[in-house]
Amino acid sequence: MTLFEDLKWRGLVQDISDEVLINKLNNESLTFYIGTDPTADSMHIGHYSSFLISKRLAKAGHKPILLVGGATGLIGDPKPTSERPMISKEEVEKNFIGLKNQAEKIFGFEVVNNFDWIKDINVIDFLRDYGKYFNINYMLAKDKVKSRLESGITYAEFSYMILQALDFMHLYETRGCTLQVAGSDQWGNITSGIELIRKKLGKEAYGMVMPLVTDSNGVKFGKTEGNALWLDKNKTSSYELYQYLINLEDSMIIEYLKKLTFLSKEEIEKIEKEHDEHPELRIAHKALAKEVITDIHGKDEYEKALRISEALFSGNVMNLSKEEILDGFKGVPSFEAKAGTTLIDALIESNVCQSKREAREFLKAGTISLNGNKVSDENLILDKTHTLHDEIIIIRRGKKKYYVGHLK
Ligand code: 545
Repeated sequence: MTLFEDLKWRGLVQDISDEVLINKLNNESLTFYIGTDPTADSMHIGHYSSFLISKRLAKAGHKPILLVGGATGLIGDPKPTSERPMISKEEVEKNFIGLKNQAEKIFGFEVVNNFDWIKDINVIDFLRDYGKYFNINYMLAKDKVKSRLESGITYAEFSYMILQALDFMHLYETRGCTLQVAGSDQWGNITSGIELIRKKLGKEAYGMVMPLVTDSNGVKFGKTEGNALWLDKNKTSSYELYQYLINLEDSMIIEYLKKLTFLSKEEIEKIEKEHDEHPELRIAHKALAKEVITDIHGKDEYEKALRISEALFSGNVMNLSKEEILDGFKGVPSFEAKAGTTLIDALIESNVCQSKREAREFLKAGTISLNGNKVSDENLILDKTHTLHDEIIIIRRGKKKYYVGHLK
């Protein structure tokens, strides 16, 4: 399979600016770039799914440049719906550092900052050297601008496409970059750059965009209950990422394996077959979680996430480290208990049970466990010997319901 066929098969090609790009991708070594604006200090998994294209092209012998927009981040790429709030310069700088470090760590490619070449362009040169090449009618016809004509768009955001276009031209001139890749929402900005390069330099450059990854309802990939899944493990632990991936809809899982992993067609087809034979084993989900977490955070983090998941599933929580417990039980109901409290009182105070009668029933039926061991003694008095790491008590009711206590 050629590179382009592989990208097509994965569903990663929505549009290309020119058919000749196919041949170039398959047979030449191109320098290409993909950009991101420092609107946050971390990417989330949705951005990651687009940025992955850089690794695919690099593996096939093309040369990647990652751009973090220290200048464009100060202006704001127009959203189709409404004007972006202006972000302070300090915030953009802070976000820039976060994103640069993250991009270098995860992708291992060189990162450039468009602030370096945009900051010294004065307004007269800007209008003469770039403004003159942009026809307002052309700009108004761009999707993102069009969708804002009713609600309004400021001159600053309207000008954004010129900045991204001049970036492309700058990278073309200084580094021989002939291709820009991105998610499909960037099509207008990419074609602006191609136009500028054609008009000003008389040269050909190319663009390729991929569809934005969504779930079956069209909701952007990586959003759960409105929260994003961040690539920064201090914001979203590997365990949380694992849980998200392992619980993805069955109907989408093969598509995600194609788009988010480097597994080959043969490997994915094998997984698909096994998965269809035993859907309950979640073979495809497990493969996805393994690949994605290992690629983003490394093998150790993947193994940790797996260990926590298995411990929570089986109930054997006693071998988890304190950090793993805190990761795994984030968001789980927590309670405090004083040393010397009876188990029964603790069960009620922690809301595990609603009454003494209920607590006794549960204990008798063997549905309560303490740090992974079934307990039935209603007179048990809690002390340090019942804790993990000297303070934590994990109560499990039934198979799924967990409560985390701190013994004081
Ligand atoms: C700026 C200057 C350039 C080239 C590109 C840019 C950035 C581009 C843009 N990209 C998006 C983005 O999102 C914010 C990330 C916060 C951490 O706005 N104008 O910066 C997204 N991009 C990845 C994909 C995208 C795009 O980072 O391309 O399509 C989403 O997946 O929306 O010279």
